[in-house]
Amino acid sequence: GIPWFPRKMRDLDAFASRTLEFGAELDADHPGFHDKAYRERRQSITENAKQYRYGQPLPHVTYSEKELKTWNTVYTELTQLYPTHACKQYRYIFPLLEKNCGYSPHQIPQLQDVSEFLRECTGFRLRPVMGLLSPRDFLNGLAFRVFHSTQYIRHHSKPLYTPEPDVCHELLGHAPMLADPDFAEFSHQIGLASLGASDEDIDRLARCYWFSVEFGLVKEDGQVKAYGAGLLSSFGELQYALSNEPQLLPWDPFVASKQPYPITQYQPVYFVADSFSSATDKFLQFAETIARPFSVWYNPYSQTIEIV
Ligand code: H2B
Ligand code: FE
Repeated sequence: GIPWFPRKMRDLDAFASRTLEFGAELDADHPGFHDKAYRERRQSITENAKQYRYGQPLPHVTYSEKELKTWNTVYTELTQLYPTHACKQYRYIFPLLEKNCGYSPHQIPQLQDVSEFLRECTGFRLRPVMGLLSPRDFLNGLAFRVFHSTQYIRHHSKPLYTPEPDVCHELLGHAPMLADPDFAEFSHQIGLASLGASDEDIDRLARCYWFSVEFGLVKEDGQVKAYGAGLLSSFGELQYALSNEPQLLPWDPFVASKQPYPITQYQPVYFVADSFSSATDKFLQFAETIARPFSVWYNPYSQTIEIV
């Protein structure tokens, strides 16, 4: 049969307690594993995400001095690279986030403020999540223009490293791009393609997502710039991706969907899009090869998936 999928935005409430590995508990090799205070802090932030339901305001977090110091380190390092390494959409949006959402080296923005800003730009919104969702659940959220976001910060002992998404990755990597209409459309289409897809097709879509939304590059005036969140939130990999070390291939979802990838090292291969609208066109050709006995579209007025 066809795997279950959410039909209305409220159905995403079902994902709240379905996180993989690092939800509330940390693995033994996590930098925060031996830090009791850090684990308790994580627990209280993830508990709020677990309790969150559709329609509620997003949890407000008052970050500690220690957490702010970690953010400050990450922010200060990354913002040095954005002028030369980030794509023009990112460079355009970042100052707007500083002006409207409290982005600054001295403050961690609140998910609520960022979510409201994104809704005005592209209709995307944030939803708090305990940790990693399954690829299927995570991609299904995108079909509603909902981006699941963690709210805790990485451990202070390793400010430039995190084995999992954290608020630095979400707010510096993902959120700015979700304010761009063409990028938002691209992300939305990956989400729609995932609804009711087979497990094999979810694997193919997850690889497309990985090589675009997470690690994508884009051409800009004869140069190559970064738009993937995994790059825009990593001081080391952002420089590496634009050095001449890795292999660059033109964005092709038929190829990307079969490309294996490491998760704990820098990527050996990156895909370069011509633009977000051409990346979407290519993705839609690929999405036609996903066998489904129906087609779907999103009704933004009722926030429901219509099946035809
Ligand atoms: N869950 C969360 N919380 N954030 C992500 O960025 C994320 C996820 N990415 N689950 C997904 C998996 C991605 O790696 C793809 C779709 O597999
Ligand atoms: Fe991510």
